[in-house]
Formats: sequence, structure tokens, C-alpha cells
Amino acid sequence: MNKSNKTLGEFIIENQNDFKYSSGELSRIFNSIRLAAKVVSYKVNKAGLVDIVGAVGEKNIQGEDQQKLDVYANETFIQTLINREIVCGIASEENDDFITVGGVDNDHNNKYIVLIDPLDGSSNIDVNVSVGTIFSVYRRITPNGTPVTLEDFLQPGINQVAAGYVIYGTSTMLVYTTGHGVNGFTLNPAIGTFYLSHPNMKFPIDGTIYSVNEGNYVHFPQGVKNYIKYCQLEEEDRPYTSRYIGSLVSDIHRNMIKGGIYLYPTSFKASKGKLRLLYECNPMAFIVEQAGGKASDGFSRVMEILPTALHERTPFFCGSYNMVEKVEEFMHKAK
Ligand code: AHM
Ligand code: MG
Repeated sequence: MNKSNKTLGEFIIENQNDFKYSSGELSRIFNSIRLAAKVVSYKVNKAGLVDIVGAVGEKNIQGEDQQKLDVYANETFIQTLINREIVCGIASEENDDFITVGGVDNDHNNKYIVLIDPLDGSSNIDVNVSVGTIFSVYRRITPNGTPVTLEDFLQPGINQVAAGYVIYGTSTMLVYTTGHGVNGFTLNPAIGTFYLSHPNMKFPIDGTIYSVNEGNYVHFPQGVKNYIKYCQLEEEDRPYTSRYIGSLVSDIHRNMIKGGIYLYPTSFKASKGKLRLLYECNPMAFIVEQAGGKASDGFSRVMEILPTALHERTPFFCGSYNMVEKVEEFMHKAK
């Protein structure tokens, strides 16, 4: 079959054996995420038409205004997973605590937990800029038959069995990995089907794009300041191009296709950076590494960090392998 005709559903079935512990559960999780992504995509595309844009008046755990679509996306992904009784626990960037899912007969026998950032970059919604969903799947580590505990969620990124993102952009795409490379699927909204459009995605080893909120420059660590100056020098293939959407999924998706680096360092204002290790950095790191790129906290591999809290943050440098190596070099020198 022509690969451009292959649907996500067909691809999931064909590649079931890639899953280490193949029992169909992981495929069913993907099917749920695929369904929820379509529902959210429909809603995001209508955001300018209906009265859904704007803060709902609540603040999330990080103290930020929640947009209505955040709430909608959060409920949609969580309910879709809960209704199918295929996971034993869910943690969301939008919720203070994790959710325990009892499963069939409340027997707590499901194996997987899902961590999700249901609508990342939501401050971009009311200006019609792309947003995304980020998800991550782990096997529980506490014994089956008992309710999940915090320990199940505080696993290092290297334990991920799957991760992915959905980008609600000029088209809606779902990109994911199960540790066997990265594949991207584009939604045909007319018939509600995702098609394999980007098979075996590869992060270019080098790139010429750097993505960082340069407005925070004065607050950055010296190593990052030096790296930014290096990007701007007129030498070899530099100065690089600066591109920053302020929507993690979009910035990394673009850089994965064109080659580039995304940086969210610490600053005087945010001593651990802004991005959340469990909901944003680990899943993106898994995808980026699977595509041949690199993800670091400036000094070491993000996926090896041992989490200590659900909403923990970390500085994040991720993208083309050689570019991330370079920024680490600058960080070490300025230490
Ligand atoms: P959010 O989870 O509250 O949406 O914040 C995460 C977003 C990322 O998508 C983006 O890369 C970053 O925050 C932008 O932050 P800033 O506006 O500080 O540059
Ligand atoms: Mg987020």
C-alpha cells in the first residue's frame, strides 16, 4: 500500500509488535488519544467562531490563567482515557494531583499511566497561533491490583514506553514514538482520519535556527548568553536564524523538520526554568532523541533526571544533536 494512504489506525495495528509488552493495551491508549485529539482539533479550529476564547477565571497549579480551551482539552483527554478503562492513572499539567483509575471491576489491573499537557501554549489561542498536546506513557512500577501511587508517576524519562504530541496548526498532526523511531500523521478533517504523512522523521544533525525567548536575555546564565552571541556571530554558517513562536510543540516541530535548537534556560526570575519535566520535557526529549536529536538540561540528559515532584520544572535545551552539544559546551565553560 502507498504509505501516504496508510491511516494511523492501520499503522498502530501493523506496529503492535514493537511494543515491549504487547497485550493491546497500548494500542487502545493510542486509539483513545487519537480520538480525543480529533475532538480537541475540531474545537480549536472553531475557537475564533464561538465564545470559547478567554480565561475561565481559574488559575492552574502553576498560578497561570487557564483558558477555556485548556479546561475543555483537559477534560476531553482525561474522560476519553477513563471511559475506556485502559489506564491505571493519569496526571495532567492542569490538575494538582494525579487521578487513580480503577479499571474494569475496579481491580486496578491496568498496566499503564499517562501524563499529559492537554493544551500547551494556550496563551497563543486568542491570537490564532498554533497550540499542542503533549503526552507520555509509562508502565506502572507498583504491583498490579493496587491503586497507583505517586511513585508510579515519578519515573525518569528513560522509562517511557511511548510519547507523542499533537500540533493544532495549519493542519493537525499527531507525531509519536514507541522507541522505534518517530512517525507523523496528518489529519484530513473532512473525514476525520489521520494519514501517515511523515514516516521515520529525522532531526537534522545540524541546523541554523535557534528558538529562545530573547526578551529574558539579561536574566539568563552566562553560558546561554555566550551561546546566543555565538549564534549571532558572522562566521561559517552563522548568524543563525531566530524563530520563536512561544509554543513548545510548534517550535520543536519546526526545528525537527528544518534543523534547529530550542532553549528554555533558567533565569534570575525562574531558577529552574519554566517547562515541566514530566508533562513537557520528557516526552519531547523522547521524541527528539528517537529522531536522532538531543535533549539536555544544559549539563546532562533530561531523560535521566529523577523526578521528585509531579509539577517539577527543568531548564530545557533540545534539538539538532550538534547544536545541543555546542550549548552544553558553552554551559560547562561558563560554570
Ligand atoms: P504553558 O504550559 O503554560 O502553555 O507554557 C509552556 C509554554 C511553551 O509552549 C512555550 O515554549 C513557553 O511556554 C513560552 O514561554 P515564554 O512566554 O516565557 O517564552
Ligand atoms: Mg504546558
